[in-house]
Amino acid sequence: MAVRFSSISAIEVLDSRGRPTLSVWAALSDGRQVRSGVPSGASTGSREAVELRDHDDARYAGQGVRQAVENVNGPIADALIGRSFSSLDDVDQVLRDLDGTTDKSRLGANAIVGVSMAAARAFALESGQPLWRYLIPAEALPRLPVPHFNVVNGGVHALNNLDFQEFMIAPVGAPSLPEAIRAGAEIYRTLRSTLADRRMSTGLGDEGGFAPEIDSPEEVLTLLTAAISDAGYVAGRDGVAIALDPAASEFHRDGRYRVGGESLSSQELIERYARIVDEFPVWSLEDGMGEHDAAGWQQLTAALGDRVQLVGDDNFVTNPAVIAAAVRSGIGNAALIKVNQIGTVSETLEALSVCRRAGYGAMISHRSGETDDSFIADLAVGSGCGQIKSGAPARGERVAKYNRLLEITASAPELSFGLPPATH
Ligand code: 2PG
Ligand code: MG
Repeated sequence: MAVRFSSISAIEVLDSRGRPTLSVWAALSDGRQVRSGVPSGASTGSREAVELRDHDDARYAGQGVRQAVENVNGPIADALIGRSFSSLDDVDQVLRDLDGTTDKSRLGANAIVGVSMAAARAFALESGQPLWRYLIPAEALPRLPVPHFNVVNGGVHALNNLDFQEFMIAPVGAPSLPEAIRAGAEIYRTLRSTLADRRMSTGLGDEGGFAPEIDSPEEVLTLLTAAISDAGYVAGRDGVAIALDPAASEFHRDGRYRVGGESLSSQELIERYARIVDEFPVWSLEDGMGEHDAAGWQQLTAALGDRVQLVGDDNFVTNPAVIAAAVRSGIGNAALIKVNQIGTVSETLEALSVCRRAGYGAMISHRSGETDDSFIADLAVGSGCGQIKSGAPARGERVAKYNRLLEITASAPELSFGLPPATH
């Protein structure tokens, strides 16, 4: 199989936060077209591949992406058009060589990832397969993932005073993907009524979850656990569990963690998590410690790693070498996987393969700034990692991914659903 592009181009469009991003188009030599939309984060790890922004204050407060667009339309298109590629790896290698930096800062990770995602779609099209099937790695089986619905937003994703960024509900015990989606939507609806009854704001944060004026993470967890049972579900690993992403790098300053007005040491924060895990049905904890607190991460892993999934995001940045080093240092037991954090689809697949070989879990993730592109739904199914987070079961850019999972389910009823058997 070979792919030959007859055109590659990008335009500047808006993401879900109203900030500029890229929409990338590519045409195959027979005229068929593929497209991708580039996501963008707000709570980013310091070692993420670099998003190229124009820094022209006269446009979009400096956030324009015209230069990245020009990089797609100029050097990238020149390097790819007319050549015959036998694999996505080859396309991604050309992109990496053309950029020439380790952090993709010359052409921009936003330009590169958009082209890489479109190229993956081109290969899928050429092979006559749906994207998820094309993305299945040699050593893994596809699987429908457990959706993790972010129903309460805090941190840098909302203007409330809640320091923990994401409170997710994960129907790990649901019998099927459609039933998991239904549980998410019904609990979201119940939570809305609970907040409204208490005269709390039902306004939304960046990922579609509610952003009530609550400071205490435990208070949110109490409301959430009640909403799960009020909606008629069992709270816990047999039914609907909870996953947290405190995004602790954002409240880690001068060696202390600032949570709800308190200043905690690493050890005190770990003890707080231990109490949370004792009291609430939390099965997964992402970025429990700040990205620069490696010692805290090791202590957290030693303290809770056998009870809870501990996911590295800001510290792992979907980088295969960084994840491999973390495995060696006893940091975490799972990785968050974001395509734009590393900048190509091939390197993302490599990061997933590092996780598989190390026995680490992996959760495919959206970004807080999104488009209607549902690429990550296919990636989650193809990789067989069994977990995805794409925000609330509401807002177009979030449900695009969940709806794509429903489509895949309908088209391939033979696929198993749920966490992979190895996940605790
Ligand atoms: C995260 C992500 C996605 P952002 O921290 O996991 O939820 O947020 O895209 O802002 O980095
Ligand atoms: Mg995170």
